Parts: sequence; structure tokens; C-alpha cells
Amino acid sequence: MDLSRACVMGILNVTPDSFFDGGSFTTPDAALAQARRMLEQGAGIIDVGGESTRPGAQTISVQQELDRVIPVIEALCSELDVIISIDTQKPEVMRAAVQAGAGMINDVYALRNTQALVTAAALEVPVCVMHMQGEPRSMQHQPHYGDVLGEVKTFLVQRREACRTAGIPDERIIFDPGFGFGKQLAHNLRLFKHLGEFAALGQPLLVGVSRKSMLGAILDLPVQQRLQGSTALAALAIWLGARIIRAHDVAATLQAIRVIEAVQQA
Ligand code: 7PJ
Repeated sequence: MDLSRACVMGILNVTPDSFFDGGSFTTPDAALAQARRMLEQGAGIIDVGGESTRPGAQTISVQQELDRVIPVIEALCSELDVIISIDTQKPEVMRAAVQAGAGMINDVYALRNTQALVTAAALEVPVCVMHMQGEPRSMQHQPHYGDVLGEVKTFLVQRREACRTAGIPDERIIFDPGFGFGKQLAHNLRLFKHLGEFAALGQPLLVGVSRKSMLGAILDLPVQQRLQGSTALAALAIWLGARIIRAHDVAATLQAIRVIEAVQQA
């Protein structure tokens, strides 16, 4: 994966219940059309997810998740030249997705399931390890930290150690502080302000804030009206060292990245 230039990871939720695009791309045809649009707009990676991780979301079975994502990944890989990331915590889904052509694993549980860790190592693809306090069903009930920066950093460094031990080399590890995953607004803002410290840990940094509730809380706007806030944070994330921005709105996000990179290169 070439991260010498920052890139956009376009979000493709093949779920009925995701908070922004849930239900929009549940057939392979609709998903393929959306993926084509995101590629035309310059996405470097497409993140395919079959299970919503929004706060309070219900879990689904392995078979349900396979049925949602595998036909879509097969269709995307047969037609498009792009890196597909599989957004899953389940080792069975990781394996089938990579067999179908996915080239990256995005696990919001950071491979804490031993089978997921072993599977990801065997599949030899890059992995994104993300911090989350608690689990989606309950993570926004009273998230609490003594020192949010220290705790999230320590978690990521410990996950890197676990990855190394399992045989995943550093070149294949991407870090993500996990905005909105078991965090109150103040936690999210403090993590964002200090993103540079995460970049300094040595792994490429992925940031996902697109249309999230932290923007709603700051701006008092519904999810449909959070694009400008999302691109502002994308720009700031790049300035602070992020390499991958996970976003619903690829064209706008890429413009923000390009202008910030121009300033960085001055
Ligand atoms: C993230 C994610 C994120 C990574 C979601 C949403 C919620 N994966 N999956 N990072 N968020 N790596 O899109 O708002 O921030 S689902």
C-alpha cells in the first residue's frame, strides 16, 4: 500500500442500519455503482462493512455478514482496480473477504479476538487497529478515562506488540484512535488536538470522523449537514500527520487533503 501521499478511504456500508448511508447500497449493483463513484472521485481504498458499529447496533451472525459483503467484494474486485478493505471483527469474514480479493482488514476491535489476530497474520494483508472503549452496544454509556491520550496510545502500542508477536510486521500495521468509539466529545477533541503524538508512534495513522456525532455536538446539525465540518477536520488531521481519511464524501475530502498537502510541501 503506497501511503507516500495521503489518501481517502471511501465508506461503503452494505448494511440496513448505518447512521448516514444505512440501506442505500445493500444490493451488489448499488454497492458497485457507489464504489465506482468513489473511485472516480479519487478514493484510494474502499472500506466495505456489513455490520453496523453505530452506538447501540445489534450484532449479526457470520453467515448474515458473509451474505452481505462477499458478493459485493467479488463484484468490486472483478471490475475495479482498487484496494478493498474489509471492515469486520470476524475471522471467518476476514478470510472469505481476502479470498474474494480484499487487500486490507479494518477491525474496530483491533484484533483482540485471538482467532482474528491469527487469521489476519496468516492472510498477510495490512491491518487497521482501532481503539474502542467497551463495545458498540454500550460504548456511549458513560465512557470514562483518567488520561485519554495516554490510555489510547498505550492501547495501540500494546496492540502493535500483539500483532508483532503474531507475525504481523510493522509495515502492515495502521493505527486509529477510534473517534466516537467509547468517547465523549471532550475525549474526541483532546485526541484530535494531539493527533501528532499518535502519528509519532511510527505507524500510518487513519482518522475517521466523517459526519460523526462529535460534529453534530459541536455544530448542532443533523448528519446530512455535517459535510463542511467533516472536511475541516479531515484537513486538520492531514496537517497533524494522518495518512488515511475514512470518509463518506470522497471528492470533498480529497480536495481538503490536496490543499493541505500543497501547504505542507511549500
Ligand atoms: C470507524 C471505522 C473509524 C475505523 C467506523 C462511522 C462508524 N473504522 N468504522 N475508524 N468508524 N478504522 O463510520 O461513523 O473511525 S463505523
